[in-house]
Amino acid sequence: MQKNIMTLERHFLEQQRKFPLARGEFTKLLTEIGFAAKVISREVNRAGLGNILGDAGVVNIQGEEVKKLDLMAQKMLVSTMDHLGILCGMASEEEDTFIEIPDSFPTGSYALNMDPLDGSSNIDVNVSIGTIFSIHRKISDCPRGDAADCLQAGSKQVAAGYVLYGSSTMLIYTSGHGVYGFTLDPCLGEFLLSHEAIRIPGRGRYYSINEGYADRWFPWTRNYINHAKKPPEAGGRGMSLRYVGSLVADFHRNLFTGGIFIYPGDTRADKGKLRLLFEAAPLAFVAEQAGGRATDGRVNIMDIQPENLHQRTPLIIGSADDVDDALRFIREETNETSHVR
Ligand code: P6P
Repeated sequence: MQKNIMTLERHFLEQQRKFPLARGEFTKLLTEIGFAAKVISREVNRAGLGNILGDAGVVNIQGEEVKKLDLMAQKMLVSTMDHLGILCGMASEEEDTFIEIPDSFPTGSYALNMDPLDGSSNIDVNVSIGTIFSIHRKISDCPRGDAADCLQAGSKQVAAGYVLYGSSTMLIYTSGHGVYGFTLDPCLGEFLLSHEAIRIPGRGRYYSINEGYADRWFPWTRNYINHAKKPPEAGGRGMSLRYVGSLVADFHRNLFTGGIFIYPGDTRADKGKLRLLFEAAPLAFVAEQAGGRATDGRVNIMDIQPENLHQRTPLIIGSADDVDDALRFIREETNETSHVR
């Protein structure tokens, strides 16, 4: 029998006691995210048994085919969160505009940004996927909240994290006091604390990038990847490629083993593909709290002030020394040319 079973809810209540001004809203918000994650996990894990795989027949603002499970996750999160009286609104990768709290429900002091189910291309083939969440305090003067409450820099996040639906379902989060990991015990139906004070190694074995786009890369990207692969002069092996195609899965592996994930800007899209609010900023908060780094190639992801909800950004994230190596190649190219991303 595990000695001290620490559930998600008990953990948040204990954390709340450290902050006397905490009114329990924050604890309730994180606990409800955990509940939604349990329901999504159940649906993802039995997806092949029900009529919930495949395309939903709609295309999102990103121009991507929406999967049925994407819609399920989006609806589950919104319906779990919208009536709590804790949020003043939400923004989602799957929704074009700001999600207002219905007039019939009270509003609260927080705003939630989310990617309900990240890794859509992997959903139907049983490869790990994830949910990403990011929480801000309400800042707008609008009585019931508006998009400005979601359009905040990553450095203003009060909490962020993700759920990985993999060989086990894990919830990883930070509220600015270290990174904690919880593993879902399907028998209990509870997330149990499994990792405290997670730290990302300073350097890792793996680099994650879609090498299929090599012909579009700016020179710095090619030069860095060639450097990463090359065995060090002192002997040993170069880095190995690990790329799942689900950001949450690639980030999670690198968080524990060390390594770097790169979705760069390139000659076709200088801002890359990933979304600042729903993917880059929340993972940047986790990475920095674990001792890692996250940059767009010029500035820290956490310092970028978003201008629109679906803003994209290049993302270089992971072990501090590996990210610093990549930045060195960017600086070399910046000194030679005007464009770089
Ligand atoms: P590509 C999934 O659609 C996603 O947003 C991330 O989870 C993932 O890292 C990336 O796109 C994969 O994109 O262009 O390599 O298929």
